[in-house]
Amino acid sequence: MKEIKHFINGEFVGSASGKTFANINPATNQQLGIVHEAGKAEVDQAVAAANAALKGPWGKMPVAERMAILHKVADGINARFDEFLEAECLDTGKPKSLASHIDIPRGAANFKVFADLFKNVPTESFMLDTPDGKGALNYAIRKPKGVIAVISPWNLPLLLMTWKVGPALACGNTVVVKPSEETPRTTTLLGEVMNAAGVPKGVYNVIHGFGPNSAGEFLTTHPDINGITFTGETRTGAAIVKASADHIRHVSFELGGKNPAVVFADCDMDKAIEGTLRSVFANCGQVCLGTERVYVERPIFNEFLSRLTEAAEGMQLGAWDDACTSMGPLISKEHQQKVLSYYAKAIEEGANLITGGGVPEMPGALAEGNWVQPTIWTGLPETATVVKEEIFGPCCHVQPFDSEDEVVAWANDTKYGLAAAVWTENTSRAHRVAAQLDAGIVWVNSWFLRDLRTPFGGMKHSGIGREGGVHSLEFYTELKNVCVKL
Ligand code: NAD
Ligand code: 6OD
Repeated sequence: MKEIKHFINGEFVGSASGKTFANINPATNQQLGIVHEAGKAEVDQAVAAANAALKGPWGKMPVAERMAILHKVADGINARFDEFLEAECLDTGKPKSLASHIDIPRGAANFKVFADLFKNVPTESFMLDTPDGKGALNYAIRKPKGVIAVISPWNLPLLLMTWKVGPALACGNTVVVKPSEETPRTTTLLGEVMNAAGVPKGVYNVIHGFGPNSAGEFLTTHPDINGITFTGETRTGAAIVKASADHIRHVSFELGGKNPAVVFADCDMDKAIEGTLRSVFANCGQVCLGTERVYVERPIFNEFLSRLTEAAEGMQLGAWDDACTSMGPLISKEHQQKVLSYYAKAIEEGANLITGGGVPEMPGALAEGNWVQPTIWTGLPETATVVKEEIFGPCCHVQPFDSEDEVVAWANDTKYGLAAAVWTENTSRAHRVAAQLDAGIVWVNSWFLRDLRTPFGGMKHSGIGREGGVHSLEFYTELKNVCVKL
């Protein structure tokens, strides 16, 4: 049984309290290992190590050397690709076909892209006239923000954690990471890669545990951290703001979504089906950017629905290492119960069940896993629970619409504002509708096509701030002005 420890000051350490929790395979619910749970003592040690590293070699290192080390981290992940792949798939149950294309390559890219990007971003300068006629020169410089607390979720563990750690380190910060209790493996494995790449001790620290009254809360309420970057549920974001309010520091929050896809009659149907199939069902629907509301223009509604249904019914549920598997399980029994409760609610509220709606029969050990069927409903009003609340499962409601104004109003009628997809071959319409949708990112004729130079984040209850490109630089650095009287 694997023992998963904290990674503090360059070393793997257990908890002083001896407290541990189980590492579970969601595909079978078999226990794979034990994870040490951090108490206040381990969190203090990790934050102290991160502060010391900031004042020590990392803080003093020439930028070119720091960036070269981050390239080595990326190369180190790629060199151990299969280990990262297995670790991620065991923790999440996701198929290797998905993790080998998205999770692991992006985990590596997050270090290279931000190291390359930040080298060449200028700051501003101004000449100021002064009464004595000699003037003053103002210029801005960037300093690392300090110790960054990174709190990450379980759905894309390595990708979403390194999406924060990559830019944080590129800017010269140090980090203490608290991965989700469900998915501790890849974050821990990265500690080995950090050491091999020559990252100084204390720059990258990992503590394991839960949220309230555990590692998450101890970290976000710690007085010696300088910023919190969090990805997870909206209500957890609210709890973190409340609990850490006394310490006044910047937060960057990527939260929940209830994302629409808008499919116009002039779309390329093949592209729209392929894209919507991915946006609804990829990662068993556990992608914050995923579609849970599909709006289809009435003339193509029946054809679209029948093709999406056929494609959903063709999804292969199975083990992560089976090349035929296109969908894994949900992350936990608790999450399975939550998704199934929404499946029941949809029927109670009068949905037409087009496909799915229950638990599939799975063979052998998989029968004990957290499986649910890919599910499609129609016929609900826009006020229905499954049309309003984030489910985070492989399901969607498909609704016909008759006009652009109507569909824009429906798409925006949500407390969230993370992502949207628009399917149309009419370029003017694409731009017009994209501009009107209240979402941090609008994909036109695509989904989850990422350019790491662009702003990423959510409006309304979907987040606070933007990361990506220079926007990450804004969050992970303090900009200061130097005014020189000439
Ligand atoms: P979660 O909020 O339950 O947990 C996220 C992390 O926060 C975990 O590490 C957890 O241990 C920690 N945590 C929980 N309570 C805490 C507390 N009180 N103090 C400090 N830390 C605490 O989220 P999840 O279930 O892991 O992930 C699914 C959710 O995340 C969905 O709502 C999804 O939409 C959202 N998400 C958003 C994005 C985005 O980019 N906007 C990306 C991925 C996931
Ligand atoms: O691609 C990214 O950078 C990103 N933050 C994706 C978020 C996915 C949510 O599940």
